[in-house]
Amino acid sequence: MKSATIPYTRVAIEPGLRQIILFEIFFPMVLLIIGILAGFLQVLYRSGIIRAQSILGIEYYQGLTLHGAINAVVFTTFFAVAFGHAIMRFELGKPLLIGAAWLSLILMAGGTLMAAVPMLIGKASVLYTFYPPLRAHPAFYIGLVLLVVGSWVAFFSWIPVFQRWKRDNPDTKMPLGVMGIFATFIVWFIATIPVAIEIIFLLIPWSLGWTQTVNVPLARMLFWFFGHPLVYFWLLPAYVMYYTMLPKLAGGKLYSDFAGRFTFLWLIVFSAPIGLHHQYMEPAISSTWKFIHAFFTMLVAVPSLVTAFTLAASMEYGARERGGTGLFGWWKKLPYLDRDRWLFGYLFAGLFIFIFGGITGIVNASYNLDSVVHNTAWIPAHFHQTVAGPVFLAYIGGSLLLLTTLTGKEIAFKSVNVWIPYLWTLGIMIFSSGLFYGGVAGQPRRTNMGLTYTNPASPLYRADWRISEIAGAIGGTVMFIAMLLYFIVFFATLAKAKSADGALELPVSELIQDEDVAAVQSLRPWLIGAIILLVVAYTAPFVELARGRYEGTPGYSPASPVAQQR
Ligand code: HAS
Repeated sequence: MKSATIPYTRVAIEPGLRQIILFEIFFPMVLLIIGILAGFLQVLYRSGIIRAQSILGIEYYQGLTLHGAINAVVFTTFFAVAFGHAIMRFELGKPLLIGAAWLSLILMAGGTLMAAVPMLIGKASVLYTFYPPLRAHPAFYIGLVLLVVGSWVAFFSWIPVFQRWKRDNPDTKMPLGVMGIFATFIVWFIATIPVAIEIIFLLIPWSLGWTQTVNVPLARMLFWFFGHPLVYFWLLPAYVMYYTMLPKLAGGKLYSDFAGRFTFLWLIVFSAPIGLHHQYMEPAISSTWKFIHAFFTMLVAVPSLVTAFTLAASMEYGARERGGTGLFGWWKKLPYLDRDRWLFGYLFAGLFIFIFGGITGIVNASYNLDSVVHNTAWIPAHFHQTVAGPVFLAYIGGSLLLLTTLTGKEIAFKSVNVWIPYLWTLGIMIFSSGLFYGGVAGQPRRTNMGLTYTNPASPLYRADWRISEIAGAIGGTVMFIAMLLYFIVFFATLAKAKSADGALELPVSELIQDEDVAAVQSLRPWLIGAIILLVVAYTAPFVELARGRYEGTPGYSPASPVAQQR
């Protein structure tokens, strides 16, 4: 068992909460099968291996919508809530508000099913960004609202439990993991207000036919006000695992408690006032405000650089404790393929990928360089090295961890499991290298290229783009195989007989340095800072939009260049 080799900490859990967390892991995992298959079809379409508008009854943009919405929105939100429940219960040692946890689950699952139906029948092929003038069936937008509201219910239900803990432990610091989860959901709450305004006031009335047109620049600005903090909402639970679990798995301790707190709090402040870096090419926004958002974007990279050095130091400490020596020789002593510390591989591989995802993010953020790569294949290469790298690997590793500990079951196919993150990494690196190359050569994203640019029979054929899409297809196939193996491990583990009672048994890192810095003990000043910065960053751009005169736009579908008739 795990505890024989790594001293995991064990906390009992109420049966109701156990069921809720397990369902929140299982339900999106089933949907993820569709999401992963849709991703695999993407590389086949783009490389020209599939030369058709649809396959298996799924149209190209329908599949792309399913891929983005399931993998990046549904799977991530469910995992963040499930992991949040687990960390709160584990760290605070108090029962959670079970009624609220059920309500949250019902809203999230109901909303997901409601949004899934129009996607599956081809009435919501609007991609995961759903920006107008692409128009979806109202059920798609209403389902999204329910998913978000469900996640808010979970977040708000943790606050009174924490307050009770604080009353009982007035002189104890907020546990690092709890601070990370609160940071995650504060970022999420800030992010989801503008998108709620977009959906409720612009998109739902428009899709119901109550309004005939929509203000596209306003909708897009509201979307990206949400869209960038969204990526840090994805990243933060992975960071909680990096800071609280990875050092322990590496055999050592976390180098600095301050670094973890600073990272979480800094992301609260700087993850939102930077959305315009997705809109550098948007003519409706002045370059002054784009430049200011570019400056703030550089600041949002700071905590990730802090994280890189802190985790490297923590892993070095662990490796030296395990007998590692020399300037670089200690790297050999990390537990890359240790079957009992299998989660290390998932977290380490994600960190490796993130080096490249981070560097390319800084390229995107550099205002002038973005004009070369915007809306090209470079962008999916970047985001597969971030959200499909550290985030996805931490989440699938975390799902497996929660599954085994809450059911009391041993992992199935342990020797296969330890290779999965490395196989995924190999796939991501080949896939992304191809798409980075194609992006710099001007290859568009979100395009069924098999019908045109990678089809020698088409007058649009680009022989110089072939190589990048071949690399994309090879990498995508390796990723697909890695995920097939993962699903086998996950569902085979689920099917096994239990060998212990279910509980929360997690690795907990001790600290090398437990600095007592008052500035990083409380969330409040950082929250106030975040609000001030948001007002500074967004007031003038919204005023600019309000002063501009933009024609409203009718709805479109990707299937036709002509506006939809109602
Ligand atoms: Fe990004 C577009 C800028 C991080 C996700 N990003 C996207 C999109 C997504 C996304 C999904 O400025 C596309 C949206 C769409 O559909 O249009 N991004 C950045 C910057 C960062 C960044 C500056 N992005 C992320 C993260 C994401 C994510 C994280 C998901 C979780 N991004 C942009 C910009 C665009 C953009 C523009 C718009 C472009 C356009 O034109 O549309 C930074 O936060 C990155 C900082 C990260 C680092 C890396 C630190 C490295 C670490 C690893 C250390 C490794 C160790 C192991 C210790 C500085 C922590 C060592 C091991 C060895 C073996 C050596």
